[in-house]
Amino acid sequence: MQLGITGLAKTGKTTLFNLLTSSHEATDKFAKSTESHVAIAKVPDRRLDALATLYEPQKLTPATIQFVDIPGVEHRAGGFDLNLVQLREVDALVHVVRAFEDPDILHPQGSIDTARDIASLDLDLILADLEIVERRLARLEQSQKRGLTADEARERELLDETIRPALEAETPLRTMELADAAERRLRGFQLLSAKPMLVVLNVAEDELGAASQVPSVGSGPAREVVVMSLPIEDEIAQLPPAEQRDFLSALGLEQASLDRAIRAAYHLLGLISFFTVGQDEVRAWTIRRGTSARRAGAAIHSDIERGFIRAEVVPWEEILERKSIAACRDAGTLRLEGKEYVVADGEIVHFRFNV
Ligand SMILES: Nc1nc2c(ncn2[C@@H]2O[C@H](COP(=O)(O)OP(=O)(O)OP(=O)(O)O)[C@@H](O)[C@H]2O)c(=O)[nH]1
Ligand SMILES: [Mg+2]
Repeated sequence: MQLGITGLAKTGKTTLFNLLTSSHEATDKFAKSTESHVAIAKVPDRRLDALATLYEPQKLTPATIQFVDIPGVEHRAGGFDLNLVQLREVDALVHVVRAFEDPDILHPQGSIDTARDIASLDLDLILADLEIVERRLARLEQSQKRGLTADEARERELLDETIRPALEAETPLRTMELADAAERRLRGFQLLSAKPMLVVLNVAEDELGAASQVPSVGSGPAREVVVMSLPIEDEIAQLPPAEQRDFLSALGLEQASLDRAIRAAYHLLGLISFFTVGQDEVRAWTIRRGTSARRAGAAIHSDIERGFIRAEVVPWEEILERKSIAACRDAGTLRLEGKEYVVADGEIVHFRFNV
């Protein structure tokens, strides 16, 4: 699963990308970057860390997601000059919005206004989607002469009666509740305003703890907001773990915003983790929320899905409390589940299979 980092020029996209993925791509106050970068971020997970202290495994493997750093966009008359091709391919967007003042770094709009920049990107996504929908409708209109298939007729109805009016009313599609069938129908269009969005507000260092945090920017359906100060996050990342905690509490924070941002991204993608445990390896596996036990097995190996017999399931807290799977079995808290069982976030799953 991939998230695309986008936003106006010089908002801190590459700085964020480096922090998320422990990369070292060049950042610059003046030179405009033109390259994209792709790298993997480890998803921080306290549950996994707790399991590792219990098992002391040789290998600890966290879940990962991929980020793409897309070069900054300048503002043209009608809106952002988006790199649409790259944005279409990602599963979700990270919009980095500048809230920090710095006279050295030119804001393409000449002033700092986070609400304006957020609305402006949203509108550009909507207009790009509208163009695609209009084009498709025109094509279906032409096909009407030879008669539409039942499928095409349903598609036309969806686009004409639901999607186009919403876009014309400047509603991002991510905020709409659509039936599964409608979502499937739309998937092929890779519509931009339908993609979940994480807004990262890059605030000035002294505004981080402040309660005044940009009230006009709220979370909403399929949209989360994380307030960060990227230079501070960078400082935190350089510190050894014990000092990180002191530094955070001195700032009145519980958790690095960076961790929150990655977890929010994971959540926005509709992903959850289940765990496997042992002395060799404690590992998080990524599945979509709502995945059956049998399909979840495929995350590990296709043989497990093919030869699935049953899954032994126990919540992670339970193992921490009782110290082993065997103890959970004795206590009767280890459950046997069949192939249709829907795996929940944070469960330890041991698969029985036969191929
Ligand atoms: N003062 C200040 N400077 C920052 C902050 N975040 C990033 N910068 C600086 O802004 C400049 C641009 O940062 P980048 O991360 O390269 O920004 P970008 O969005 O990737 O830029 P483009 O890809 O060229 O659009 C760098 O010199 C950063 O050090 C911040 O919170 N405060
Ligand atoms: Mg950049």
